[in-house]
Amino acid sequence: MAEDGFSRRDLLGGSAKLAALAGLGGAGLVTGGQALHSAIGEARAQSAGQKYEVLPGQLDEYYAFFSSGQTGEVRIYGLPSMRELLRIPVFNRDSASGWGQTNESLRILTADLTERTKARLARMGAKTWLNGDLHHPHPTFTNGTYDGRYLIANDKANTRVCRIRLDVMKCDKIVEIPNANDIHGLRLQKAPKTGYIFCNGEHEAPLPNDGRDLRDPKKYVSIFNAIDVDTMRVSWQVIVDGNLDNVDADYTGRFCFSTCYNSEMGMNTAEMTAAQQDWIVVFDVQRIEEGVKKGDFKEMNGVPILNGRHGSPYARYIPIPNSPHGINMAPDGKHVVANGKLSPTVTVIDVTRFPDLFADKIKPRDTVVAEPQLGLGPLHTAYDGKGNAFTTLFLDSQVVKWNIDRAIRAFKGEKVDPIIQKLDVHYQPGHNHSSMGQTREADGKWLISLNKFSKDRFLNVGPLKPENDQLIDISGDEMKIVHDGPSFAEPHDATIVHRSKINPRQVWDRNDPMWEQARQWAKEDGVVLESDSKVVRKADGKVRVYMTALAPSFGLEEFTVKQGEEVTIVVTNIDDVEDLTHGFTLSNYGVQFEIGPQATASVTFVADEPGVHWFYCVWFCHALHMEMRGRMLVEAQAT
Ligand code: RUQ
Ligand code: CUA
Repeated sequence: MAEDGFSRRDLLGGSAKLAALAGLGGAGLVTGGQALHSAIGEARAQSAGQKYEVLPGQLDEYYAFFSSGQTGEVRIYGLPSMRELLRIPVFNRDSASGWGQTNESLRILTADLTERTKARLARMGAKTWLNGDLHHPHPTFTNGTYDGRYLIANDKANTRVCRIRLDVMKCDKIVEIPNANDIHGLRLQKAPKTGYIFCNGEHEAPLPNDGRDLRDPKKYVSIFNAIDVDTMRVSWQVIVDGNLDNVDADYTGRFCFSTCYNSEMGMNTAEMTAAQQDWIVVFDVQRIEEGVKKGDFKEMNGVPILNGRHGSPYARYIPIPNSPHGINMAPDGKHVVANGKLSPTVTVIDVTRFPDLFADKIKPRDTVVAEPQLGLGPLHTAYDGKGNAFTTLFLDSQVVKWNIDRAIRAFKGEKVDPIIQKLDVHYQPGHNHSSMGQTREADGKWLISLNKFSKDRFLNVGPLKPENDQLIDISGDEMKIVHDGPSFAEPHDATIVHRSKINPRQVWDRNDPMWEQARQWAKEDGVVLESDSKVVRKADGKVRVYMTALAPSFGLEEFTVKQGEEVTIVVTNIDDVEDLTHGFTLSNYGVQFEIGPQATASVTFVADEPGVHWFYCVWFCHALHMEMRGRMLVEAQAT
């Protein structure tokens, strides 16, 4: 028992009382706090029917990676609790971590922009874009299921694709895609191992887009892209007819397929929705690779571009009803569903017929095996791995559960209704996602519906309302909503990954490539990052300030620089304790960043303002955290 007289005894007493109330007596007291805890949990769950509670201290079963749309970051939630665990800045600027300011993040944000964008940013005096629009986060695969290596996502706003390392949950690569415009749909090759990232340039434009053909949409093109996940280089691009929206891939690794909602190549809503039909564009990855080998391409900005228009060997066009949106491969490895959006139907296609389609043994429509009418505004479909599908109906504000096999039988003329249940969601759902549902290991436990409107579901916070992400139990015969989760702009999409697939580190590895540049500087300057705190003046007038951080102090209590000098501050957190993060803020200099346990991070700035400037630790790390500070003395220079 506590010797400090602190009331741990009372706390236990309190728990025991709770247990007693729950009809357990004091049993937990004998077996220890942990057992007591779960015993109470079970008792509560049974007595109150609260099967969905994740009690304090209990860990969730799933990681859910949420995109954040126009916020430009990725968020990690625990499921089923829907607790937000972390935000990973990517296409945005982040005050807490220094993303967009540290040398390490700026290198990632700027290294793989096109030369043209680098020149544009330089003209604007900007270091990087400050906005992003991140829609589709997808973890890498091996043999049809997640392998815990990376999470990949798109930026529609500035035509970029990012890679996030799942061992440290930080972005390590961002590449701008040349020749294409506004990367939207993005999915990964699922087998044998993710090699390619497939993604769509959504908006059509002249190629090159340099001021020519401005008013001649007939000359605009849309581009499909494949990026190598290991190098994050664009491997090849394919020009298609129409535009491209969402994409998915089969489980053999050979085919991928995109929805096209504007086969008309219209420039306004009336033109874009004029035709009765649009199509799904199917790509034969193997043939495209052979085409690249044979030299059947034009090169532009270092990327081979192949012609995938009607009649080309690389693509096939399957006509489907007007303006489809999401396209989702089923875990059965056989069926893919394209969601109608303007049409109340979804189109079910048998992907095992694609080899025959490309061999011209069958016609494009021969791959369609069902087209059930589900309701108004079908956008995206998820799966339970038991043959059922769950489609969001944007206009009806519903999720509809239906059976794939029954839809196929109905398509053949049998009198059977594929629809099993319709559930109201609140309101206007876009994406939905099931646990492990985009892998061969779909487990049919949870579904989240990402609803664009929340209206009256939460306290009114003014004109800008949160979204509403609803958690639905799909393990039984009936879908049941068990949680409303308000969230800020705008989780378009999410992926639910079983926790056994992901194994992040507790502290950084000192050999991590993230701070390779600082390692080089230290070598040059004869400094040991892990132990030295000192100021190094370079021949070119630049100053490097190295310091360690060990709770509750920095390795330097003060350092002096001259007004106008370019200063690089390199901080190494030598605490080797999980969860012990330091931060470095330099007051009235706009400098602030995170240094995780065993990490190094750095920022470069010009000491333009003379005077005393305090630097302090900005992550609460110790009882003496407030004392973890020092001074930068900037000597005035005659100008
Ligand atoms: S799309 S709401 Cu940006 Cu994923 Cu369908
Ligand atoms: Cu270190 Cu607070």
